[in-house]
Amino acid sequence: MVKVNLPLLEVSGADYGDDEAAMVDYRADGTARAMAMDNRGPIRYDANGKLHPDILDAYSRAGFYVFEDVLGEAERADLERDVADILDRAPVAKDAKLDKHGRPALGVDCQARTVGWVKPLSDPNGGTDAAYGRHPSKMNEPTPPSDAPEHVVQVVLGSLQFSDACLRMYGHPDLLAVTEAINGPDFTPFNDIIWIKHPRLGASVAWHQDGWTHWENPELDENTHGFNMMAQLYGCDAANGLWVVPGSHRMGKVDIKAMVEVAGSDRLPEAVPLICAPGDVAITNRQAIHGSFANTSPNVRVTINVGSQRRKFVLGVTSGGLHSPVALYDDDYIRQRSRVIMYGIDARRQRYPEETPYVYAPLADREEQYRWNDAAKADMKDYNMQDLGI
Ligand SMILES: O=C(O)CCC(=O)C(=O)O
Repeated sequence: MVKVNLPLLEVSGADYGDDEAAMVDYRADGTARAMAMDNRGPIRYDANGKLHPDILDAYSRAGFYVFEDVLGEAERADLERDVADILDRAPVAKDAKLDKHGRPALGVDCQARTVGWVKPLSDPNGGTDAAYGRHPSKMNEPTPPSDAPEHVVQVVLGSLQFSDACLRMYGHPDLLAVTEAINGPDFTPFNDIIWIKHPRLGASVAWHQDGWTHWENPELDENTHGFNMMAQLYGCDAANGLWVVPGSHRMGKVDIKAMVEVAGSDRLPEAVPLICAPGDVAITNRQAIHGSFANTSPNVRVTINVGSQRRKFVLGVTSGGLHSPVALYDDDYIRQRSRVIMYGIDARRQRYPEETPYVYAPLADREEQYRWNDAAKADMKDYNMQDLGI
């Protein structure tokens, strides 16, 4: 049992009612199929110091990969402390301006979106036009516990401005080496989110593919819309974790509604869950069909999510509108947003002086400009107004 030091609500039990037995079977079957795949293991390099080609091949086939045992106990303790602080400072309720201690709440002085709320065990987006209509099908919504609050925090966007530990993870040399191997040395950021899937309350995220910009681009390939790195603070399983349809990142834009209709329920038979231990970091292709079910389990999932993508599909593109305003991603805009990578590298260097820091090629010649200090902290405010959503 993983020890959790977060200020979480204790509520009574929840389950899937008439669908509970089917969900139990589905989770067991999905877990067995996930564990039989060849897309998990530690971060490994070849003789030239490049990410091992077997990893790239397995990621290319599956559209996701679980890197085991990346974040050690000390780093997880730092992350946990920061996530606890974020929850402590969150608005006391949706739309509130103060936290539970009567202080101005986290994010209320930000222009960009920060703390996002959902109704317990609900599916806020499935079958709606929200987010460019990319969640075409409604998920099963179990009845929330009778003592559930009206809303719970589901996400914290622009998370790196609220947590030095998350920022340091962003600058992790092995994780950035993975990013470079997939998105090239001139990769760009995408966005950063903490996902909190509360025990017995966490809402579902309906099946979707993330990208909305390049589906009709003749140069579309399996990596066009980048990937998300999903670090698991406490691990995750079939009940509280993300599910992915292996190989679907290679299928272009998929008719998810039709898939769900054929399946006869939201239990897509091809999908498998991310099965992670504390400190594992999964990468998930943003073109893969993925989603997560309402969390009726007693276990919380905290995902520290940071995304990246290939410059070629970002530079000169006008997009956004989902995490940040629509904008033209020109060279200046991308450079400005990419400063966060440099701050992450420097913040990590200060905390882990024994590590060899990652060198981010696009800004390496201006390293001195990006020291992690009080001025940098102030500079990070609202950095996610320039998220590079595509
Ligand atoms: O973590 C989750 O439950 C959902 C994540 C997701 O859908 C995403 O990152 O696009």
